[in-house]
Amino acid sequence: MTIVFKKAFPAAIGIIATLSLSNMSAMANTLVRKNVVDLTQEEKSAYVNALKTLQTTIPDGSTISIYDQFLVIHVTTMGFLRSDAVGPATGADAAHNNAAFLPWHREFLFQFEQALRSVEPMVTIPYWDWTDASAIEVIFDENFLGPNGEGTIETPLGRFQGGPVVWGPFSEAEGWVLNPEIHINPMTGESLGTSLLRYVQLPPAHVYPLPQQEIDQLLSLDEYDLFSRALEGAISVDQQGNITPGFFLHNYIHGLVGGVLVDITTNPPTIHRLGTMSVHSSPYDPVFWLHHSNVDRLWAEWQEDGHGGSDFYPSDGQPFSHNLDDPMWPWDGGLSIPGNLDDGDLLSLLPVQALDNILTPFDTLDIKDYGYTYDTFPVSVPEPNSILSWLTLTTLGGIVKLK
Ligand SMILES: [Cu+2]
Repeated sequence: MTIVFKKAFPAAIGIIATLSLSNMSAMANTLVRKNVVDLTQEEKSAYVNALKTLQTTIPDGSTISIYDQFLVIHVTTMGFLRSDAVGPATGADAAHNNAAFLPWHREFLFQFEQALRSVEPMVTIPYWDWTDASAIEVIFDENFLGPNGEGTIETPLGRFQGGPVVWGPFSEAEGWVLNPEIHINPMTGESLGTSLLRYVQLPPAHVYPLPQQEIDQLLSLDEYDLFSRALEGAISVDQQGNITPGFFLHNYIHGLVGGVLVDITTNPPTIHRLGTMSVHSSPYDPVFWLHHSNVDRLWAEWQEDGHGGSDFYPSDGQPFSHNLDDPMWPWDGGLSIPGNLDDGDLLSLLPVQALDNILTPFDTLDIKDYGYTYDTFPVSVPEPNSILSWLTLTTLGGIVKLK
């Protein structure tokens, strides 16, 4: 951009840059994450192309692709529940079931979005509004993320469809071949194979869309701890403040795509996780990113609605790596090391993190610091405060086609 600019106004660059650099960069660099139902076919194709490129690009010094590196990070967050984990983060999943669920995934998504944009510079991660009845067809369409899995499954509730995705852009036939060492059920260590597995709307997790009232109720909560647990979906909180444990919102949608079976003959009921979205390898289903973009959007909206900043995040009382100023693995400078989840060597596949790249929940609290927003937020177009900066903005807009 600067080069174009210099060519256009070689003499004026110094003055203009001083006056309007912050405005310019605020406008030019704010990435807008859009509702998936509003994507053009071109935008969908760019997202799919970026995913597939990351899945086949092996960076220097690695034996697995960039996409698989993101997978290994997500899967091994669970390795801190193993007895061979080392360091203060031992004892709790580094990214789930506790307060840093939201901060950790905000950072993870942003890093993934940056990787996508290295392939397709205009891509942002769209979001899946779970209350939008049409979104499910838009997403699981042959022109976007492909269909449900094939096959039938016999359950106590009847016979239903589900299994490996055998056609469409995320089938093995079209190159979406998963690494069976990484595509695992970390609860059991057992591999889920090389195909993406989907059991879309398999009962009991078949009800879609989610009622808007559930989202409104979530957004009305005032304590971070309740809000986070309710959004992740381990509990639901009613208007009287009664807490019901269960399988809601984020967790529910994981099950809606990946399929879960609930065995009520045991006490407590046993949950069997069937497909890719139901286990820690869930980012292998490209819908993962859309799903988590929506989780992040709801958190951002709650923050925007009077719950922003560190007053609305626990500074203590959480397992290590989940409190406000704790470094979050894997951005912890090597402080903690997860345990192994299978008999393979998953840990050796983890990408090396820069030792000085330390990140805490505090660092993630404001999406403005990241430079992205959602299309549900009010658009903030910088106010031109002088004729000179007005000229700069409009001229630049003409040259680089700012939208
Ligand atoms: Cu996760």
